[in-house]
Amino acid sequence: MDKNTNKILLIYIGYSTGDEKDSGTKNLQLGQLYLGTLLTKAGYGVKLYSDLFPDPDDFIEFIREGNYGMAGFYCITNTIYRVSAMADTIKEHFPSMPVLLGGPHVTVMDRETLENCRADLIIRHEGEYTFREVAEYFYEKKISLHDIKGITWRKGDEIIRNPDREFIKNLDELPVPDWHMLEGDMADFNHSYPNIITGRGCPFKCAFCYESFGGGEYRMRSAGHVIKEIELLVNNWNVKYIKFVDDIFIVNSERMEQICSAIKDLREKKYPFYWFCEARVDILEKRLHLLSKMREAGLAILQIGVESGNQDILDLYNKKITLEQIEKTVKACVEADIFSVSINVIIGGPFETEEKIKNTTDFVRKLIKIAPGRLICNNSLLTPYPGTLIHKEPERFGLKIIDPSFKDGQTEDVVFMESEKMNKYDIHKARLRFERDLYGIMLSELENLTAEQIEEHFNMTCYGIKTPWYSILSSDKGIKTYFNLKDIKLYRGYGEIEEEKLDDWCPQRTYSMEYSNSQSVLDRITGKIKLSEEESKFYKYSSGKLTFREIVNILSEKTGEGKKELREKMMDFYKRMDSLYAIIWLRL
Ligand code: B12
Ligand code: SF4
Repeated sequence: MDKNTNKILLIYIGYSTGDEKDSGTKNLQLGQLYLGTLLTKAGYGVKLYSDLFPDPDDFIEFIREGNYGMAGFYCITNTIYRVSAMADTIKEHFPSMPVLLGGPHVTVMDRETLENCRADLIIRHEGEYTFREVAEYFYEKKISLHDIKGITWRKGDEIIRNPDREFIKNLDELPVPDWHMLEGDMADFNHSYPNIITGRGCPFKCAFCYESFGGGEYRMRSAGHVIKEIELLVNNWNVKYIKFVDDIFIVNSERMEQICSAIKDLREKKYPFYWFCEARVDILEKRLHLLSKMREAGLAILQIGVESGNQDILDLYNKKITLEQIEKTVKACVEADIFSVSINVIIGGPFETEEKIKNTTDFVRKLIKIAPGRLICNNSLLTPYPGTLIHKEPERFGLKIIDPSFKDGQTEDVVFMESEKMNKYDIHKARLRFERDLYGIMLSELENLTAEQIEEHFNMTCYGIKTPWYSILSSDKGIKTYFNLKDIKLYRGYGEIEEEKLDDWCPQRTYSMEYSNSQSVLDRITGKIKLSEEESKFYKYSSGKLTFREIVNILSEKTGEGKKELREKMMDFYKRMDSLYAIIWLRL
């Protein structure tokens, strides 16, 4: 095998239910970019391949044409079935091609995976240096497989598990991921966003999280190393939004300040772009001063781990945070004017009952009231990923695993665990109820959103950021029209025009004329509003074609009413309509 002619093929097959089809971001697996960058530097030809829906026949043809030397798949629990099938197909057509697997699932389930598919070798945990040695073995026979730490491999009928490899202490040793390696759709940052990871590992031991098993101590890249990657992306692609995906990104204040100040500079010198990051509330609580710096540097969404509205459940998860800490950090985010705070709650958790789910709903309601228009809440079903404490000892959490082999699960849309009080149907129903309640809570808070906040939700869509608040707001015809038009220079809100100049502006309705007898109705998402007969006339003439003066003249002629009185009455009406985003003003 030749290092250049017979390239290493790194494959990412997502598990898709179809809803991510348009989102290229899910097509790149960052670990593979790290591997590809290091292997290229070591002189190997590397091709990154990513597809949510690969056709097995086309895929085999693709491998044949590429004359690849070896193939490697990234693997999480959701993708293990597809990856195993693809690995078997490759071995069937190219029996001598080494097929490798890596990633969280096979790091834990190494033996089981090799027993159930024909792949040759698994790299456990971090892959860079291990992969380089494995490549040296297959391409140059420089090293014996027995001497490579961190692999589980097949020797005849035997499966051999070599000792673990130490985690990479200094991540700056690794080359900055070379985003130029991405081809085609993978590098289309007009429709997707890049993920950056600034550190690895996690010192916490949350019972449901794979990181508690696999990641080792938290190790950070230096600010300079991270900034090089940000600059690479901003200078070469028109990235509008970047996601920092490590959980404890903000842990080192000094590094955070350096990163924020570099991003701020870059935004000023190049163009504005926004970013997302995650934080644990206990870490954030001690570094609240960072929030305003992060906001100034373009932080759009801050994700914090919440998981439950029950302190006993948080304790069982070993989250080491309190409900008070969560509230405090959400309040601080509001004070720092963070555009959006994203939380996740888990349904079907330890000793789950209807009451506990209700407590979680109430807690989420409380947080939304603290941060209306900002707080977004995702939910997931508790999934017992291999390697986690919940997977090892479900009974300790009052839970029973229903489908240990994940055969009927689809990215968490199936209940994997039952509690003593709730079977899978109860949990499923409770989840739907939670989602309905959440929608109701958000709807009831809509009136507390400021116009600036709503405008920001609409503006953020230009950066590919569409929050659930945006989804609700934009499903209201009037609000959507109002803020879409407001983005155009010719249009203004009522309060933005000097009163004496109003006569020369044309009011334009944003809701369709909908009648109930002779009265018109504003069909708002929060409920229909019926206008009086007189108001309906005002609304009808507010078509964006006549100036305020012309409308007053027409109506005064028709009704015989004095122009001054009419004008005042109409101004009150327009003020009210503006507060409902039902009329916007146009200068012809
Ligand atoms: C970013 C991220 C996402 C992103 C992007 C995913 C993507 N395409 O990469 C999004 C938000 C889309 C996502 C979605 C999901 N994710 Co996710 N995600 C992560 C996260 C936070 C970072 C991944 C990453 O980039 N790591 C950095 C790189 C450097 O590390 P790495 O990926 O592990 O790669 C190294 C090794 O694994 C190895 N390696 C990697 N590939 C290969 C290939 C070969 C051949 C070899 C030999 C070695 C090797 O070498 C690499 C370099 O050292 C991880 C947690 C984590 N820290 O890894 C969770 C994680 C991978 N996600 C997880 C889960 C569960 C999900 C979801 C199912 C969540 C959900 N409820 O929907 C979905 C599934 C998506 C899908 N379509 O299948 C779990 C997986 C657990 C498991 N056993 O399956 C993790 C581990 C989180 C956790 N702590 O539990 N995720
Ligand atoms: S949930 Fe976050 S803090 Fe907890 S173990 Fe996982 S990565 Fe670490």
